[in-house]
Amino acid sequence: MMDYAQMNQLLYEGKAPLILELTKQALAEGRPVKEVLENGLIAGMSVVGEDFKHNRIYVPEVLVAARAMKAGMSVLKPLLSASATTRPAGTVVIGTVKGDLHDIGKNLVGMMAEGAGFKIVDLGVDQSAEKFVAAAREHKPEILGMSALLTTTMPYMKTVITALDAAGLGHIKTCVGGAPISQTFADEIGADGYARDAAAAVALFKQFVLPPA
Ligand code: B1M
Repeated sequence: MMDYAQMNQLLYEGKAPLILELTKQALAEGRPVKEVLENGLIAGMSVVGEDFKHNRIYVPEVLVAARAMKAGMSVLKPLLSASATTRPAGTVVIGTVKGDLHDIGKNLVGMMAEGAGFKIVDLGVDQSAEKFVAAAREHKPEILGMSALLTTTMPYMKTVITALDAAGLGHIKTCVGGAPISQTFADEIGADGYARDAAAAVALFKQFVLPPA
């Protein structure tokens, strides 16, 4: 019987092999993928975030916890992507903006969008406006998604939007997200949308590719 509190604690301690096993075990018990993701992995990572914020743990501990989270996500990823159709619902170029190395949330958005049938072009972390523009030219996406977890890097999202406009790619829908981002901020920088979590991001992506009524 899955004990999510124990799983959260093991994630907190960075026990990647055990998280890998427990994720598989939860699925073998018939637990829904979304439940394992939210109650087993994200809940554990939230405690890590709180303790990091209050200086109860430091970067090395956060890194090992992040590695454990990734181990669990590697099991869930194929299942989140399983419903992908052969013809993509649309293409999303996604990346974490320049100066920012956080990628767990972005990866989650990518995985869930892939599961909803989108083709994902993941640029990775620390991406410059030039890289976003080059990828937009190459892949011709309907949507360009940016993630930022630092208050110091979130303003760079506007730099990317400005560069897209300057490159004549202003028709591509931009979506921003990450812990410090809000709808107000998205409006201020001229983003087409904001999503507070991965599920909301997928809902927004679907809206973006709906044919005009
Ligand atoms: Co960092 N870090 N970190 N960190 N880290 C935060 C963000 C911080 C809030 C911690 C804190 O102080 N409480 C803080 C930022 C403070 C601020 O800016 N005001 C912080 C800091 C300060 C730093 C460093 C500067 C620490 C240092 O070196 N002194 C440093 C910066 C490095 C850099 O980027 N240049 C740093 C480093 C790291 C690690 C490398 C150790 C590690 C990252 C590992 C990795 O990502 N591979 C790390 C981590 C793990 C965190 C916390 C603890 C957890 C982030 C996370 O993965 N959350 C974080 C604390 C926190 O957020 N509470 C913290 C789980 C993830 C599922 O959630 O990313 O929010 P999230 O994604 C969500 C939504 O936001 C949304 O959907 C996701 C799923 O629901 N979303 C989108 C995300 N992107 C989206 C895009 C969309 C739509 C929705 O559309 C495209």
